Amino acid sequence: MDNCIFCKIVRAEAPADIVYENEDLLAFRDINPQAPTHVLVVTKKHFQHLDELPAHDLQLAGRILLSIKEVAQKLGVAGGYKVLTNCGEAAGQVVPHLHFHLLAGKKFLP
Ligand code: DGP
Repeated sequence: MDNCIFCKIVRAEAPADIVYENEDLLAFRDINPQAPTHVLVVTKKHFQHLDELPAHDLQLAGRILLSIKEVAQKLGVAGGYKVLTNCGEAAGQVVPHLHFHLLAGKKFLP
């Protein structure tokens, strides 16, 4: 998507503090962190939100879930973290590109 900020980060056309990458996903620090560790795990392919993830591609869904775990391990927070995705504007989604917030630390959003 030409004007999608997360697509631009994926294409390295916009800067980001990248902490993890694999064939499906890129993870980078949130520009406005709500916790001591606040990373966004973003699909490289543009989906608007979780509802657009294709139901037939269970392998992709599984790889995303397991990759989030790997990101937590890489960040050293595997012992305690929270994963959240906002699905749609009504849920507070601001960037319409599928992403998962990985939050960890003593104080983070409920
Ligand atoms: P959401 O409400 O789930 O769509 O959250 C979007 C998050 O993305 C929000 O916490 C701020 C973050 N964000 C927005 N634009 C940028 C950006 O250009 N770079 C980075 N690193 N984070 C961004």
